[in-house]
Amino acid sequence: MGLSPVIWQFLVKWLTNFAVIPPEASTQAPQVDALLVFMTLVSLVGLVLVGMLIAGFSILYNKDRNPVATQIEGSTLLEATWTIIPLGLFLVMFVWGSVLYFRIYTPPPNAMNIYVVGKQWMWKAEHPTGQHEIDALHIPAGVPIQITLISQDVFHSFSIPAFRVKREAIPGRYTTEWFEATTPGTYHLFCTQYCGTEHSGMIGEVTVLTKDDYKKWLAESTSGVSLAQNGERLFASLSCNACHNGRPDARGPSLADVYGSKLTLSTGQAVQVDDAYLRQAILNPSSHITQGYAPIMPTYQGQVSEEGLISLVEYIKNLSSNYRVQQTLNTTELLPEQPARSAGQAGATQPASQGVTKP
Ligand code: HEC
Ligand SMILES: [Cu+2]
Repeated sequence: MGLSPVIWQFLVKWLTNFAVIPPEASTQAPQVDALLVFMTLVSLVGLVLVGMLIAGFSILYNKDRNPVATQIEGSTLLEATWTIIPLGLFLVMFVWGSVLYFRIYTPPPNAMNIYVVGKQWMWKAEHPTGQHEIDALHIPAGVPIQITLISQDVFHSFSIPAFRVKREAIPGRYTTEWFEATTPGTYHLFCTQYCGTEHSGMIGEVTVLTKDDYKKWLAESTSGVSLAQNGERLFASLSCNACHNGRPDARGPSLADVYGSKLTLSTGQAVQVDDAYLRQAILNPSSHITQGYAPIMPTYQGQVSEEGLISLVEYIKNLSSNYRVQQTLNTTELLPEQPARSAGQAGATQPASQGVTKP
């Protein structure tokens, strides 16, 4: 940037105190602000330059000083200068902006995942370890967090100004955003997409905790059932295991290790299995048939809520050894001891599963 750190800090403090820009509380925030400051400065320089030229020329060439108008023919040098310099400046903004964009919208592979469901008019956060929050989000500082977003009704937009992130929550589609909070504290959470009468009330609070406090929070607010465990119950109560039981004569494919793998469809096309694919496979099984299997899987459209789908997706992810290794790497030092998930435990003795839509 060329700005000395002292001036930079002064500028940021000044703007923050006047609430022109919110505090910078994520690793991305200073990067976004640097670009914004650069664009503002370039615009200001342009404004002053054009303003001075207009003022200067109107004095220099006014009627008294210059009674007879002179015709001035074009100057290639001048025209080239005022074309090439702004073009260069805009290209710098374009490249700088794109680099930032890709950085902001590509979650690092080791990010800790939290699901957020938007609905009129609240944000519901679901932590894989089984904590549920409404209009609140607790996260540790210094850990990359990925938010997997979806809407249950209309378009919403999940925005945390202090982190300089914002992403649409779209009905029927998972979108992601990620950030790494730097400073413990509480920050605003907004819906920034007009979504109905109580849109302005769709706000919340993001609490950034130190790793130790976060560990305490996780232990205090656990529901006792992780998302994967809830998913396992749903898997049994929706009779998914009638076909997906991993036995050689099963009517459905084994779902172990399917997450993150490449599946070949009956059309010969290969697809990467991610969260979105799993969700679609449950709601719209006939839209992509796995090679070697009959299209016998019924649709579960209307029978499982978004939260229920998230639990099922999380359960299937946990059947994948890669995913488990990855999540363990990220969260072991953070999470309280989890009761071990034992296969075949789901059944009549379990309490009713969360997430089934009652007909
Ligand atoms: C009647 C048997 C049957 C039931 C019940 C069933 N499935 Fe399937 N499922 C299949 C078959 C067969 C396929 C492969 C063909 C296809 O893609 O539709 C499949 C494919 C899938 C896939 C795609 C991944 C892959 O390896 O093909 C997922 C994910 C899945 N099922 C999850 C579920 C879930 C979750 C449930 C319960 C909510 C469920 N299934 C219930 C038979 C079933
Ligand atoms: Cu909204």
